[in-house]
Amino acid sequence: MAEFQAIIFDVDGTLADTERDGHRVAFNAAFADAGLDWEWSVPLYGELLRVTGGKERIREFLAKHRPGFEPTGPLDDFVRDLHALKTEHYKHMMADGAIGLRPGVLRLLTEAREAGLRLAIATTTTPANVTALLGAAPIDSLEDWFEVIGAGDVVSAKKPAPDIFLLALRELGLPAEACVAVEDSHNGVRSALGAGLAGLLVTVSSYTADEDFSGAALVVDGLGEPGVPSHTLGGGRTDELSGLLAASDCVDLALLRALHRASYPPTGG
Ligand code: XBP
Ligand code: MG
Repeated sequence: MAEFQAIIFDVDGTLADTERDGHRVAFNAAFADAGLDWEWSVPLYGELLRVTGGKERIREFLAKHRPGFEPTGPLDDFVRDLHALKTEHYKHMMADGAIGLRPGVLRLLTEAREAGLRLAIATTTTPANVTALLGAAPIDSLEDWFEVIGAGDVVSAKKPAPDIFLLALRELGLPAEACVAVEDSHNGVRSALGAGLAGLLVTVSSYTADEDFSGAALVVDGLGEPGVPSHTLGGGRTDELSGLLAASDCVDLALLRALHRASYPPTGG
């Protein structure tokens, strides 16, 4: 198996821990703007996260928690407009620096870029949210580092369906075996594995630590930085790969190359 050529990153929870203090807060601000007395608490939002996509999450909330709610106009328009308000709040929060990239993200992206690896994104969130997050990073034009950005409604089936990772692979023009994927959630793991991405690293985020990551190659508590090591957690094919971090201290290209090799062992013959 040749060395991998591209890394496909999830965004929410992976590049930045955006759900609790970003998306959730933006939803609540949009509800207030719209004159709704809804408040998504931290635990309630954790439950709602089982459904990916903000519009889909609003519909889930209505079905489970406000079954009698009737908007003045068509439901589709109501959800679309409420979600658009939420996106405006989220973009402003990111521009104001409310949430930064997780430790190790810029280090790993820089190392990958310098090594000539190709970078891609496969996310459920709205494209404008990706632009806002990356635009606030302390590196000019970070968004341009990503050759492919697959985001939001560009696919009809969001995670855990494999569509967004399949789209990223198609646009990269690479087979899954030539890539490594980085995710933070159960739904993301199902999506990446469904696209054939066995070289899959999970970096757990504030809502996902207790989720099921079966099938992922390695589960860690973060990418880490030199001197601020990351740790292997259970849940991936950890027995096979647990020694990897010992050598690297944090998630770097050497570790991802080893993870990739271990995910596609030679078939022999
Ligand atoms: C996680 C999500 C997203 C965001 C909300 O996406 O489920 O839906 O919570 O984004 P990721 P929108 O795959 O990046 O982890 O409100 O823009 O849909
Ligand atoms: Mg995620």
